[in-house]
Amino acid sequence: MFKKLWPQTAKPSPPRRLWLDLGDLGDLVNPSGPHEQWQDHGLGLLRTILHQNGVMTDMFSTRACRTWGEVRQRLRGYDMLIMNVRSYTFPVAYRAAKIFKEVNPNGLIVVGGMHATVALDEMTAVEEIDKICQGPGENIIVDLIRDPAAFPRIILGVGAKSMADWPMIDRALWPKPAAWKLARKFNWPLEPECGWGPPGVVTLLTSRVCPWQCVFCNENSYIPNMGRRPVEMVIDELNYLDRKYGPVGSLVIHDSMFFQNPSWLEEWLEKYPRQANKVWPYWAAGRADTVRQWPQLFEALIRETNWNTVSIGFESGSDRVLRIINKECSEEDNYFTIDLLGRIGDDMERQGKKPPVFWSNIMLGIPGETRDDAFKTMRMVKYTRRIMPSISFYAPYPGSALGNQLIAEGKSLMSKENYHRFPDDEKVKGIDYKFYRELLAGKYDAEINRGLPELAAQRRAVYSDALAKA
Ligand code: B12
Ligand code: SF4
Repeated sequence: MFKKLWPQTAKPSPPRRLWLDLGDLGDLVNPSGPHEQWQDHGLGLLRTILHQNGVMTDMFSTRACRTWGEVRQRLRGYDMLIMNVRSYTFPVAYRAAKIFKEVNPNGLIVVGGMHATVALDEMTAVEEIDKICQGPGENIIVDLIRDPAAFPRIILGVGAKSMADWPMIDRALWPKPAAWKLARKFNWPLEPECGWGPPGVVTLLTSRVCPWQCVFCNENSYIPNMGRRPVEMVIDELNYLDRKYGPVGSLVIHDSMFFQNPSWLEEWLEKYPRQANKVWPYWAAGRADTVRQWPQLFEALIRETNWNTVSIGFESGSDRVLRIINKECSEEDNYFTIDLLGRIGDDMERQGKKPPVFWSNIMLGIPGETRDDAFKTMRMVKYTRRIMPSISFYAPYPGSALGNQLIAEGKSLMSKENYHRFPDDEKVKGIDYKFYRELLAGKYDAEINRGLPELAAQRRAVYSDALAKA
C-alpha cells in the first residue's frame, strides 16, 4: 500500500541562503599579504544578529576559492545571495552576482555595505541585484532577509544608536583559512599576525566614525554617527576571546580614529591595564593635530596601555598639500608627533622596553601636488625613526568629496571591473606616475637627502625649545 502524502502537511523547506564573503580569489589560500586575510566585521555582526534571531545562512568566501569556476560551483543551489559590498570589493561582488543568476535564475540577491551608500548608481546598474540596502543594517537585516518581498528595490537601512547595542560578534561565523599551511598560522577564529604584534590577533572596533572631513575620506558624510562601545564591554570581549580561543597575543583596533573622545580614552587608560587578562600590545590610529592637542594623554596611552604601533595619517609633509586635502593638520603637527614618539621610544629603550613604532600613512600623487611637495613628504618619511611607512598613490574613492569631484570630472581611472586599490596602481588621469615610481625607486634621493641635515638641525632647535619651556 502507498502512503498518501497530503500536500498541505508537507513542510516547505527553508530557503537556502548564502552570505558570500568578498575578497580577491586565493586570499584565504595563499595570500599575497596579511591584511587580505582580515575578517569582515560587517559580515560578522550581521550574521551574528541573523543567527541569534533564527535566520540561518551558509557562508563561503571568494577568498577561499582559487578560480571563478570554483565560485560558480559553490553558488549553485541557493535561493538567496547576501553580500557586504565596499567599493574595493565591488568588482568581485559584481561578477559573483552575474554568476549567481546564471546558476540560480530564480534566486534573489540582497546587498548592503558602503558601496551601496556611496555609489548607488553603480549598484542599481547591476540588474542582477534585487535589493540594495543603503547605510547601516543591524536593525533591518532580520526583517529584510526573512521577507525580502516586503521591501522595495532600494532600502534605507536602520542602525543602532550606539555600539553598546551590538551583540558580541560570533567569530566562528567568519570564514576559515582554506589551506592547511595557512591554517597553521592563522589562529582562526582569531586572526593571523601581520608584523605589528604577536599572534593570535584580535581585530576589533571601539568606534565607528571619524568626525574629520579630509577630502579623500570624510566618512562622516556617509556613515551615521553612533555611540562608542563602552570600555568595559571591549575589555570583557577581549577577556572572553582570550579564554575561549586564546591565548590572544595582540590587538588591531580597526577604528578609523581611535585617538578621539578623551573621556573614553581616559577610561581606557584607567581600566585596560587593570582589567584585561593581559595588557596586550595594540595597533590603533590617531591624528597628528590631536596628539599635539593632548600630548600627555597620548604619552600615557603609549606607556601604560601598550599602544605600541601608532598609525598616523600624516599623508603629506607639505602644508600646501595638507591644505588641499583639508587634513586640518600642519607640517608642524606632523613633526611634533614624530618627535614626541621618538622621544618616548628613546626613553622606553633606555628602560629596556620595546619602543613604539609608527605605522605611517602617506599619500603621493594627490592632484595639485608638486615635485617639491613630494620631496618634502619623502624627507619627512626619512626623518622619522622607527617607522613602518605605508605609502600609496591617492585613490579617488566614491563617497569622499575629492573622489566624487574627480569621478564627476571624468578623471578617475577606477572602474567596476577593477577598482584599482593596490598602492602603486594608476588611479587618476593627468598624474605623472612615472615620476612617483622613480621617486620611490630612489632616483631623487640626493635631492631629498640634501634637505635632511638642515631639517634635523631645525627640529633639534624646536625640541630644545620645548625642553626649556617644560
Ligand atoms: C576594517 C577596515 C578595513 C580592513 C578590512 C577587513 C575586511 N575584510 O573587511 C582592511 C584594513 C583590510 C581595510 C583595507 C582597505 N580599506 Co578599509 N576600512 C575598514 C574600516 C575602518 C572598518 C570597516 C568595518 O568593519 N566597519 C564596521 C562594519 C560593521 O560596517 P560595514 O562593514 O560597513 O557594515 C555595515 C553596513 O555597511 C551595513 N551592511 C553591510 N553589509 C550589508 C548587507 C546587507 C544585506 C545589509 C542590509 C546591510 C549591510 O550594515 C553593517 C552594520 O551597520 C572602514 C571605515 C569604517 N568606519 O567603516 C574602512 C573602509 C571601509 N576602507 C576603505 C578603504 C578605501 C580601504 C582600502 C582601499 C585602503 C587602501 N587605500 O589601501 C583598503 C583596501 C583593502 C583591500 N584588500 O582591497 C574605505 C572604503 C570606502 C568605500 N567607498 O568603500 C573605508 C570606508 C575607510 C574610508 N573612510 O575611506 N579596510
Ligand atoms: S583620513 Fe583619517 S582623520 Fe581624515 S576623515 Fe578619514 S579617518 Fe578621519
